[in-house]
Amino acid sequence: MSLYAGFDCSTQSLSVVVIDAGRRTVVYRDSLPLAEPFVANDQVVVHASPEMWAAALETMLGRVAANVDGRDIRAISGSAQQHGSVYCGPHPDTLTRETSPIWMDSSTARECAEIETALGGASAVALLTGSRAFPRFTGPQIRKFWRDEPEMYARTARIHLVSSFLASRLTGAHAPVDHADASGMNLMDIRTREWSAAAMAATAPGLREKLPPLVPSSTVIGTLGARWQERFELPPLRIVAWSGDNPCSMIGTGLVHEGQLAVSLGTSDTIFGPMREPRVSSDGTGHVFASALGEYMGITVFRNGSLARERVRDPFGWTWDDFSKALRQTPAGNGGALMLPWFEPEITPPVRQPSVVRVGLDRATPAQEARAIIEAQMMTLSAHSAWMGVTPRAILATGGAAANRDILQVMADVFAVDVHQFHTRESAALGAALRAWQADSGLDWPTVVRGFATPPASGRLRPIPEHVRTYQDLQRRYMALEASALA
Ligand code: ADP
Ligand code: XUL
Repeated sequence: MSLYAGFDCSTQSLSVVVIDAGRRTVVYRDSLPLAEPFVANDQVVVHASPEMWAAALETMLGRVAANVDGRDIRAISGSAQQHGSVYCGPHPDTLTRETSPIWMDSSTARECAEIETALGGASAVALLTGSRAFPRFTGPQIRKFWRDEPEMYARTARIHLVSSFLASRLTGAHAPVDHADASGMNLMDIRTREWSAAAMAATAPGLREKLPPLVPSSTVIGTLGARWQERFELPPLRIVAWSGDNPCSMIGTGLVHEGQLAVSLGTSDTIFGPMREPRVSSDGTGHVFASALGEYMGITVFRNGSLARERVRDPFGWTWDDFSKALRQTPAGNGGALMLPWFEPEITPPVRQPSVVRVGLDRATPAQEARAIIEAQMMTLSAHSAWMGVTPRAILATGGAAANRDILQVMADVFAVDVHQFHTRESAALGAALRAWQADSGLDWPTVVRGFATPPASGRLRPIPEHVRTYQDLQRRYMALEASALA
């Protein structure tokens, strides 16, 4: 038997999927919630504990060893929330900074402006690194650390992403960063896939020695460290480079050709798909990442995803079933009411301070509030992914909220295409397991994803023509409202 394990350290949980490559089936899946996934004092500075991630990984490795025959596991890979940076000493077991700024941190507007100025403007940064400078991206975060805590910066021997940090803990030595996750740093030249000397110079002094080497996502980077082999009676399994959760989800949802699109409704909402060429967005909203497939991927990210949906649901004391019922009880278009759902600072479009705008919702019922946020989220997903220039034939939906068919119906109606409900939540962990298999076997991607990533026919939602027409009009009004709110 050839088993492959994929871990996913996402924002709120740590999951694992173990696949049997020969039988093309999942043989083990498990998930544990992170006790304190992040600390956000003011919604602007948002940090998490690297040791919490490492402890969760250790627990999960133990569960895998207890539930499958470790001698059958050929390789392990992983997925992690993107952009977060971990500051280490000479060995990955020692940290020089107790906490990591994570992707929800938006405290580096000043550093973004400085980096963009040094590199010739936002468009120049986007052309070089695939994205203009974004507050959550690792380069601006490193610059802030260097400015705020120069001594601790000087003492830092290696700066990891969450993905490469956890890979390091598995091998017991500093791991490289894969091209896909490195694309979320504003530090890698997106075309040559090397650290950019200009970007490093614009970020912080002495950075080159602190950054890990870069490798293709399909690189076998080492074997499981002796400590874990002894502790869990595991063989010296191959460890494949870890990557970011969105690049892994793209593999896990089986997207291997340009023109395919997936939406992940997790803590963040994201929309992404493969790209052959690095066509950056001219309006500065989206990102081009290197893809684990070897080419590129386009992606747009929204911070007000699941936590914003919970902000609407929780005050009513509702379950998700109640929330779904509310969506079914209200008409598409919500009688013309609109909401700009910025409960937290927003990434797309950039909104620095939380500000929820309501139009026609003064005397709204709870059900109308629920519909307003879902319609807003689907319209913003649709409008801000147009830069990718993709007219999809269908959309694959994944992430925690993809369990909700009533949310997905609004998605189908707004995008005017079929939506396929994927095995919810686990696409990133599955993608990591598939990457482990592909790296170990050298098989081509369509062969690797076939069968694993086919959503069940029962999970298909078709657009309702009348609703599609309603949203064509509403979306124009939504974008006009957004433009005036931003102005
Ligand atoms: P992440 O991987 O970013 O940590 P997940 O993809 O696991 O997050 O999604 C977790 C979120 O899924 C929860 O915060 C919750 O709001 C949401 N969720 C779970 N079930 C449902 C449901 N039935 N309807 C809507 N949202 C849901
Ligand atoms: C991607 C992003 C988030 C995180 C957490 O750019 O910021 O999607 O990867 O999932």
